[in-house]
Amino acid sequence: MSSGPCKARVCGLCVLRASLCLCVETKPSTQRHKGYTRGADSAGSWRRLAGVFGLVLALSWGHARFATAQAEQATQPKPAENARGFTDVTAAAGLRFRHHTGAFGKKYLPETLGPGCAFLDYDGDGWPDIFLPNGRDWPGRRRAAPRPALYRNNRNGAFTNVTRAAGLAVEMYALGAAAADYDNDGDQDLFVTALGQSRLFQNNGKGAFTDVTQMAGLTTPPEFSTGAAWVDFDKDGRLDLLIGNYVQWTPETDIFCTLDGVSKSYCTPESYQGASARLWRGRSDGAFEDVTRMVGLHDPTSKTLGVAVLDFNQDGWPDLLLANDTQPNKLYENSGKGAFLEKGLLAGVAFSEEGVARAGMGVDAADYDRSGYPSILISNFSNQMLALYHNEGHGLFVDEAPRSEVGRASLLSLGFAVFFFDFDLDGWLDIFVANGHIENEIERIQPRVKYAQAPHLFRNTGAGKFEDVARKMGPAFAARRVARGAAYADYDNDGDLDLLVTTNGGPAVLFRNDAAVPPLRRSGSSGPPGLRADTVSFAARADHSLRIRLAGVKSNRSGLGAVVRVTAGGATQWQMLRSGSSYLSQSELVLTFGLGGLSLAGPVEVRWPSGAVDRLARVAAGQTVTITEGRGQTAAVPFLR
Ligand SMILES: [Ca+2]
Ligand SMILES: [Ca+2]
Ligand SMILES: [Ca+2]
Ligand SMILES: [Ca+2]
Repeated sequence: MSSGPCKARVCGLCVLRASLCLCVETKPSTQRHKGYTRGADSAGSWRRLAGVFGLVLALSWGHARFATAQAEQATQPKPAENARGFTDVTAAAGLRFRHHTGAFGKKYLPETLGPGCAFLDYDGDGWPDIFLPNGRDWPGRRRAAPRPALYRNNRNGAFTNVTRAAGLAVEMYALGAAAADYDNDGDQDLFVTALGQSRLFQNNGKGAFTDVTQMAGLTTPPEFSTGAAWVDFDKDGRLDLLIGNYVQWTPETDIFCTLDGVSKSYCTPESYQGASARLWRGRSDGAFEDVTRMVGLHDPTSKTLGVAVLDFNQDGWPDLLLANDTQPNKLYENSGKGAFLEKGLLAGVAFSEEGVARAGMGVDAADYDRSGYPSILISNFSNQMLALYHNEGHGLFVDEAPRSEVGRASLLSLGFAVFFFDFDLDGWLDIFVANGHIENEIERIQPRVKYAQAPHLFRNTGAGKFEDVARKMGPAFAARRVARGAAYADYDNDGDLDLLVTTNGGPAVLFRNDAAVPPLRRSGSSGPPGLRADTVSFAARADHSLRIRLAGVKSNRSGLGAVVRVTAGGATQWQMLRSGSSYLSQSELVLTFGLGGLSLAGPVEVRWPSGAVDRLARVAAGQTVTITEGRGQTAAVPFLR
């Protein structure tokens, strides 16, 4: 549905009222249908006019039901082929977190967005710990005193809440988190984004954090900060900080939006002015300076939720991607000379194929098809499908989603967290998407779109194709949730990647990966084992992965921006270590390479941001190897089985 001058040739139904016209498409296209969207051409007008044009509304519901029913039919699950999958271990792990939105009926915009989550190893013992940002009550509405949560990994499958002892029991309207060793002293520090003032917590190396926001010069006027990522954009060895900002909103400037003309609903971001992202450059004195304008990143039209670091043109300089909600996505090319050039439109990642600015939420980038270049994944609103912008290698991207399972299966989903990770360890990066609507009454308006939604797990079957196997991963994993953030880490150190998913106003859920099980099962190929997805069933051996931990020396200590290439079975895969990605969340800063059943890899090459290269000739699978810049392998810890 769209508003504007009537065009009979594109409108099956056109209702004229005053000078405005609401057009209802009747072409039964599941790919191009726009029923309830936040796209720039339809959503704002849809919501603004919905209360007025009751007749049109009713007709459009009918249409939405028709199109969405078609789409659901196309994504009917096949019978489960594998009883194993991801096991909900939240209770066993002792995670008792509950997200607090502060909602009390006024439907304030920030309530729908959080929370994110982060895997960080705050005590440096090699076991990933968990940080969960939390919201708080609105001014004058104090009922609870919610806090963020830090859970220390007990190394036995359980976690202990150490928030208070760690100095993180700070009440704030927190949304996201990004962790890295910004001061290069060997421990991971934590940046927490928030409504109001975001905060930097410096790790003292003894199990506690100090709020150094002010000392580090990171204070700002009140902002609505969302995704964040640590990145050394100028490669001086000191980490810099990218922060996405959403819109200009305060309780005082809150606007009344409605879906039914009577009760208040959550407004789309189109109701508010955008806000520029910020880039803070890390200085030698440990403080930061705001270089947003200086480097060409200032853009107050952005409405950013997800941020990702990638090197899309493979020139060795980290580029930045902002997933914007109802505004074009932004792709900032790093010139290597302290400046960025915005290339989103030119590169083809700003809009959908139809030229619509979609509701960008989460974002990630990786070379999922071994083209040599990172492709881009962005989650969008329901009726918009995911974007899978394939990197064509010459500065151009083509959205492969509309022609693939990734698009078809995600059409009705409202995606938030999204990332590439190799859940079945076959050497091909799969895709996880956490879904959930923002409007709890959406089913009243669009019966086929649910508030709580099932996740997607797209298994990479090779040749650029994916298959949604979420429903084969067990009922707990496939259950509908109002999901938001997500991150991965190998929390139990058995060599496979486990998942943490947060829900809006609900619990955080930890899933143990039990999909990768011994013994390796093959589907009939006698060719070289492993690295072709079609020769291996999706139950690869977890002990046949290789995990790489990085320690920079001249480069930043966390090794962010380093590229690791692993050759095994005659094929090479690569990943860049990076902070950010997903939605308001960050995964562990360890790289996991699935070897598809091979027990030996080599060579393994690390190209550091400094330009230094470390090369290991042969590395056995089944272990986490630490590679230190200029020294090669400096530690190795076998997986626990
Ligand atoms: Ca540190
Ligand atoms: Ca830097
Ligand atoms: Ca895979
Ligand atoms: Ca694991």
